[in-house]
Amino acid sequence: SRSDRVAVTPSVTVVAGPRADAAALAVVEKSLKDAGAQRVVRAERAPGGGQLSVYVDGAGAARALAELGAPGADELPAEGYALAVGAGRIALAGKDGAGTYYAAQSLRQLLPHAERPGARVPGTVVRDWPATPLRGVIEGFYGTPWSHRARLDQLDFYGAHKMNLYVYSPKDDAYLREKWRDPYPADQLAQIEELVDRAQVRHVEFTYALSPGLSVCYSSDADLRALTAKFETLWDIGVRTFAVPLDDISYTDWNCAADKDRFGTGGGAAGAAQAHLLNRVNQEFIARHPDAEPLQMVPTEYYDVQPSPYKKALATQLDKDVLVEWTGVGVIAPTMTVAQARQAREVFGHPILTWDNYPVNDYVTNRLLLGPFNGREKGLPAQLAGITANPMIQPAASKLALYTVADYAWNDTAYDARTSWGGAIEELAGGDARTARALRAFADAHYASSLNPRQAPELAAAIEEFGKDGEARRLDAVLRNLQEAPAVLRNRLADRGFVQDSAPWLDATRAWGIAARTALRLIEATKAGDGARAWQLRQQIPELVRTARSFVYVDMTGKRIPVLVADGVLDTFVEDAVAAHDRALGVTGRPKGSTDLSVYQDNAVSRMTDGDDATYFWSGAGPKTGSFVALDLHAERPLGAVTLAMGKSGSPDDYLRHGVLEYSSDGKNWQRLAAFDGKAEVRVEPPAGVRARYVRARATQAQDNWLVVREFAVAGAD
Ligand code: LTM
Repeated sequence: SRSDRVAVTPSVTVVAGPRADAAALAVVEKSLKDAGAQRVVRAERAPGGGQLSVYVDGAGAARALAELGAPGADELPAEGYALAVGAGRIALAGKDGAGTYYAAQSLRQLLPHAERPGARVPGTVVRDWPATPLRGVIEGFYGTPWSHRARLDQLDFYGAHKMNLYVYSPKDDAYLREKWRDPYPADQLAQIEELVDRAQVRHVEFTYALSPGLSVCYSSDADLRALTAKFETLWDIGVRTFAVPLDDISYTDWNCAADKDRFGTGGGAAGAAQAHLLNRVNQEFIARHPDAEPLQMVPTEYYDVQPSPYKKALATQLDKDVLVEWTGVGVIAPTMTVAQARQAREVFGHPILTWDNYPVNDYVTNRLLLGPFNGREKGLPAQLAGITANPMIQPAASKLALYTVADYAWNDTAYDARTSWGGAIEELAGGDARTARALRAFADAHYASSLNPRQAPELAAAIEEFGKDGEARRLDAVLRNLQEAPAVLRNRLADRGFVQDSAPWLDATRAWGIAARTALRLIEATKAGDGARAWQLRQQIPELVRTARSFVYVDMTGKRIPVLVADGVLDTFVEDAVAAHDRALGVTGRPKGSTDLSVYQDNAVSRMTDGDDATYFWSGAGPKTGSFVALDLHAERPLGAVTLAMGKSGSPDDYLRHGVLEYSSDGKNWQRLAAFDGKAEVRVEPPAGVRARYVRARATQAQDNWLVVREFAVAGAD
């Protein structure tokens, strides 16, 4: 690096080489304007006179780089670049077009975001190149495919982060799997063309991945023609990279008599059959299109390095130039090592492109995975043809993790997961400190995954600290920041997609923040011996927790999935606070449920008191007059609001049609609290001063419908 700084003058001249990458020039010019330049003009030579000059490629850049002490980019690997800032000028040059584009991206990061001219750029000398040739994202998850708009936005993001590959492979796009033989409707093809065009100007290779495995006959000429005909339509709109994923199919569902006759059955036969088809695609399509990039494939055994007949067949029979994708050891690999990558290369006998299942969340749709790329050994990229990451169903929210994937794939040696994660937050927050603080708290609360086993590390540390020093104010400030983070993000985050993607998690975060702060106050009131205040807070908590657990992600089938926030940290903190209070009161545990009704299958009566609305007690017969479900609160206490949530989706009529709620101190003498008729959801607020140990719901008429009780609860008693 250099010690001098360069000022962005009101007028800046860009001196471009004759073959300078147009997209790189556009990035340079926009970045200069964002940095405060009012006029950016192109000229053959620099005017001098104190004006900033920026040299992009060509003889001018080579000279300026040499003068600034930076050798040019000619000796660098593909996509490498040189960039220097100093002595009143900026110079950048790429080994190739992508290299120049990446130099421009690095310059963009260096330049200040200033309103006025005069901002200064630190003196810099950089020579930089990627650790692995292919770096990118495979849209390869199950669930709602990304929207067209989101994909365009992603391509912009990849270019800005030096990622050069996007694989179009959403599992739930029928034209890629179930209807793989069908041609695209014109409007859909036009959208793909727009993606291909955008990818091209961002130096991203748009890869079209067709997955015929659900119904293909590997030996069929007709199927080969169907596959290559579909590829041809994509070729015609500019696609140059193709893939054939054969993951998530089973050898036992392989139902093609001609294949069986030719290859037999089982793994070895499947490998041979796949190699046969792919070699034909490779030879009859890829090889006949001279500009096509090497074919990619996902094997059916993509998740380990164990030798097998299937892998042996691929290793020995598949054309050597086909790239094989591999998820590491495990579908979601917690770690990936250099040794494993070497084994993968050996056992598959082909160059390996990782299909890294992070931050994909299709198998945990109740979670956002906002932690960094982690557990990948340094040195891994050098063993690979490249790295692709399978992202979340939520495109914009995936950017935090993808930023870190890009960092790792570009320079694994310098990569530090936490530092990169911090950088991702800063970038997404756009330099606004308040947004960054909110985003960090939110991302911390959605940190855990197989790659990042510790949930909410910063919040957990704050809670642990409180456990040691009892400084409630400090913990309250942390919880308050978390509670307020959703509103800050909703008001200030520029990436509206992120806000949209995260909506139920934002709602739940706020609600958990409120519940946790109430629990903190409960701890303080209990400590201070203020029983009345503690009891008041204690009664609020079950409802606050119910609210926090009520927010749902609705998947593409309409299923409503309650979302998780800092699970194992916030819920535990609240439960511990409640338990400590209850112990101080001599009360132990949740209310105990009982009934005189039989139980259907394993829907035990305990499920109506487990705090989980998705589980339930289900009787094995219709209640008779006098049948009941009851709660034992373990000790007599002031009675909070009683809720009885009956029926469930699929069985909405399984509720007590006519009944009464009653309470008792001894379980023998009962007082009526309320009657209910024709309502599946019952909630009754007892009059002040009512005390009880037992509560029950009793049928006042017999009925045919069985009884489902999702939750039976007394506020302040769970
Ligand atoms: O990982 C692969 C190769 N295939 C599928 C993905 O489509 C899916 O997104 C991930 C995560 O659930 N698991 C798979 O097995």
